[in-house]
Amino acid sequence: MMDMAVMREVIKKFSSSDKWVILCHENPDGDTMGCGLALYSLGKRLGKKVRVMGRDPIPERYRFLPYYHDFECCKVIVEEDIKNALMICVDTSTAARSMPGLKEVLSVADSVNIDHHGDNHLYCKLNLVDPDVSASAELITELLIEGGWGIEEEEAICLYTGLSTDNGNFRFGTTTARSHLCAARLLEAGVKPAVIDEYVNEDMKPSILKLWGQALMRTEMFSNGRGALFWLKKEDFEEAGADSSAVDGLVNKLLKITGVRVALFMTEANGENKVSIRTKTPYSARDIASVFGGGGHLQAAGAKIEGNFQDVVAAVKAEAEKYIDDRASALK
Ligand SMILES: [Mn+2]
Repeated sequence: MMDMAVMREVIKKFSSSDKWVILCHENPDGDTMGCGLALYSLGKRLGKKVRVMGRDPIPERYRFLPYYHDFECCKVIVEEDIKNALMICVDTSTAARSMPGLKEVLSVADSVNIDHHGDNHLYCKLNLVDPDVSASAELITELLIEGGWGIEEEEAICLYTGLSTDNGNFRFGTTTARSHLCAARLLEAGVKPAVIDEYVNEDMKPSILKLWGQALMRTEMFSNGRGALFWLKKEDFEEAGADSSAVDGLVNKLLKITGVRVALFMTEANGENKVSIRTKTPYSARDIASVFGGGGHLQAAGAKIEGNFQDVVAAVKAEAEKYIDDRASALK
């Protein structure tokens, strides 16, 4: 449940600070970008000194977002950046998933954390964290309304992008009446869903579609059809001329298979091995990710794993098999 008292404190802090530094999470997705740029727009029209930044660049497909040119891709955040500023972390469950250097500057900055991850570490001074919303963009939308600031069209475009990408175009179990009410407010503010959908979901190069095909061709079943996985290695990404942001959402395709309740997608890209995990009840993606030091939502989580890529693929599969077995005996 959202704490209205905390939301009111956030509104007060937003109003009283003249300088905002907004931080998006690493490997940014639609939600963190949408929230970051919407708040950037709000800050601008409220006459604040405002910056929006993150460790990694905005993926190609989000280049239509208003103010994307103003997004600063920085290796590290230092004390100078946050001097006399309010630091606002959006959609980021831990300081480690934000910008390098954040942990060091947290003690000197005033900070607000706006997020919906159930495993959020509450690392800021003020933490507006609500695991019941389908996207952090839902919280920001409610914040704009509650603050009496209204929603400009540019902000609505950013927020709708965050909302619709995080809840799989209103298909996931996280989607609620509240998500749809939020969408309605954004449409009233001028959003055209079909336009955003075309940018986000139908703006693919042929090489990327083939890269998706490469993964799909490697589909491997396990645990008597309850689990499925595929993977893409470094060379696959190189051939396609793509980075890992080109395969956002691909893991969900495994859940199309009848009976599959645990989906694993391992990638070797951007110099790191990653696993994306999606589950259906009663399985928890977060429980599997946490074995590898990762985290996320109950049914959508991930982890970064060191080591030889094919060993990582085998290790994640073995862990998921064990987890499914353990759950089966626990449910008996
Ligand atoms: Mn999110």
